Amino acid sequence: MNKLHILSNRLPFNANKSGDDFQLTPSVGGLATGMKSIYKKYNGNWIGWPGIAEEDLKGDDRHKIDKALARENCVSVHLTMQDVQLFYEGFSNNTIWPLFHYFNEFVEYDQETWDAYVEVNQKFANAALDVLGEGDTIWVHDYQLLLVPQMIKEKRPDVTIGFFLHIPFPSYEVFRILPWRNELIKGMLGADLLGFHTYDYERHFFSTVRRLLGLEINFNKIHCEDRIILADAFPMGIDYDKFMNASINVKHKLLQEKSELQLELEKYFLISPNRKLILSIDRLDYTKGIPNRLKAFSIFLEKYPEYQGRVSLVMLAVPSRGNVDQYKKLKEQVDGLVGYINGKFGKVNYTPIWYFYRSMPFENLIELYNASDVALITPVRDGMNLVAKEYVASRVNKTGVVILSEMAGVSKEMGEAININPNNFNEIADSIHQALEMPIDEQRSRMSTMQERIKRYDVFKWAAEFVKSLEKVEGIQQQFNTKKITSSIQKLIVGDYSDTKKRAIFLDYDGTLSGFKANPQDAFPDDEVLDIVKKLTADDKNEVTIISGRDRETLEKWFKGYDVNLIVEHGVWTRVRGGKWKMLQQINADWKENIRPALESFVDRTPGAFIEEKNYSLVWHYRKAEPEQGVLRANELKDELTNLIANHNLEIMEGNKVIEVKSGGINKGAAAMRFLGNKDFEFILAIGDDWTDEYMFRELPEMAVTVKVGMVNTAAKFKVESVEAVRKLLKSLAEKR
Ligand code: GDG
Repeated sequence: MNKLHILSNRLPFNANKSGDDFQLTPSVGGLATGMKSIYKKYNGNWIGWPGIAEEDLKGDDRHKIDKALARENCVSVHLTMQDVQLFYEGFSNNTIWPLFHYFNEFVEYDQETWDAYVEVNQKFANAALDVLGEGDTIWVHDYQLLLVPQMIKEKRPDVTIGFFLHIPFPSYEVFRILPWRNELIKGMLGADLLGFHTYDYERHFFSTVRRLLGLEINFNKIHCEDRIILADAFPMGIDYDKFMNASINVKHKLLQEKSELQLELEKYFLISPNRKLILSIDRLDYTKGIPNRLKAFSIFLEKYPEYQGRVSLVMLAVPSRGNVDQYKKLKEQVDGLVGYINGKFGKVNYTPIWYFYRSMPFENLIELYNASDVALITPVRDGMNLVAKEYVASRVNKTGVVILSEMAGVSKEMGEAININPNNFNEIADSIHQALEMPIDEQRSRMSTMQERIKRYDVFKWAAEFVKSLEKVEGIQQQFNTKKITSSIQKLIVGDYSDTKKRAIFLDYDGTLSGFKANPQDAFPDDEVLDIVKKLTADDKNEVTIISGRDRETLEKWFKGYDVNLIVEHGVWTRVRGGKWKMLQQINADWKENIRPALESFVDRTPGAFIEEKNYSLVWHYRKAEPEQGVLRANELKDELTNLIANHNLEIMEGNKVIEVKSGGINKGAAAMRFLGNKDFEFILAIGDDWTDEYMFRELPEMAVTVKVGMVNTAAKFKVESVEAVRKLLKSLAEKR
């Protein structure tokens, strides 16, 4: 790998004016820590916004910031206040954030913020394009920059692009609500590797890609026109050693070194060693389930009164997005609940909730992790939740219990926590009781298992695994591209063609000469196809054959007056240049009556599916069915048909969104070979897109130029990515005489 660059909304430093110059203060948080280790190692740049709006930059401030950042290998994207307001606070935080966290009622649909999102994504993409060298790799982060991968890919297809989403990817039913859903999903698909925290987000993404764009997905590979795109789950980790070591330090501090918070915490336990502390830390965000937590804590105190006076909840709520209405309302609600609970259960020497509405230095955070017996983490939706991992990493003596919402991505990795539904207040109240009563041995056993796991898959491992997959995807793409017809290969093919005088050209129709339509009858040849066929057939050195699974009537009608040979129904019938139809071998179709009921029952159960009847085959089409159900039913149908056709001379063929049952022994390979007979062709070209064409690719003589449409595994010698590419190739042949 050449250089690896990082692109995120914010840089890992905040630029602050200090006198005449700018000082950089490192930003904390998982992303900054994990990425720092990576981008320096690979010699790359970190591109992002330094946190100061352009309007606040006077004179040559911009130059000064850029210079200071350049010393840290950072490159700034300068944003105006309006950019920040419309792109960040607007579309990112008022549209994508609530929607992806299933808060549909908070989602704003605003054309102006969308326009700004597109414009600012382009600013980020341009900044990246200025930096990217030949063969470099870039890792783009998070929901603010969903369009950037495509914007970069369009200009620089040689660059490998990774994208990681730090928040959940919602179910298709939620994602589809967005008016700009296609743009966003296509933006993401500019990447070569897409990473999510959990498999659930990954599968929601796959189902969205399948349903919105109809792309094929094989295991975790998306077949996108000319590229393979990989998606995978990479659960983000933390800098485990940093938390553990900081925590050990807290324990060894001398009295005079201790912080005010630490002294207060020690005093709390000094009054009675029986006292317990429960901790929660989050940004004050409606996704974090803070009101639910408070209500559940209140129920707990009510239900288990013996704990009143000896259990307090320390709640650190970090101010966040304070200008947004929803956040203001949440703040009021939380303030109210805290006041209510403290008023109801508080005593002169007992405060049920210690509420901090601010951020704290890292040292204080560690002290809180250290002193608390229970971590109460109750988000209603959370991409991962690093606080849960940080609490575990800070538990030096391996005691402590985590109560964890099953709606947080991290719950997938923490089976040893007490998992709760954040909307079930009674369950949370009981789980607080269970946590407080948990025997020390059990706490240690659960905690050590979680520690081992979180230590092993830390943030460095996470980043390294992602980068490893980025390297792997390059290999996979190269493998799929090895057979791709490049312009130099095309030149060779055209050269061979023009050097020869007796040529056979076999062209499949659907998916090869013409794209698919929901209704097969609508896929008639357009002017471009007819023109290509006309030009190719005008050359008397050519024998052009349309070789298709379609029926006689359709192709005869579509190519009436054209000097082509037709092989139809996969080779049952042949018609040489306007002559009479001939059946290549005697076959019967009596079997249809036995097979049709099975297909009909699958039509009844699969909305959108239908049966096409040909003379010697029955075809079950599912292109118009809901994609996932279609695939599911197709598999079931294949299974059922396999049993039904046993002991009959029948074959099941799987085409593009079709399952076809036909009389055995007939296929395009045999038909093409029979057509060639012992005529000495000097040049043979065969192009096709699906399974049925593979017979041709395998059986034609070694010298044949066989071409698969689609970047998938094939027996053909070459591949092209699309119908357009087929037409381009054929046009370049037609021009030669
Ligand atoms: C997003 C996703 C996903 C908090 N208060 C203070 C402070 N923090 C630090 C914590 C932790 C980080 O902030 C919060 O991370 P989370 O993961 O809990 O949540 P989000 O900010 O919502 O992050 C989330 C994450 O991205 C990573 O992909 O896990 O699901 O929403 O590191 O320690 N740090 C300091 N003082 C504080 O007062 N110093």
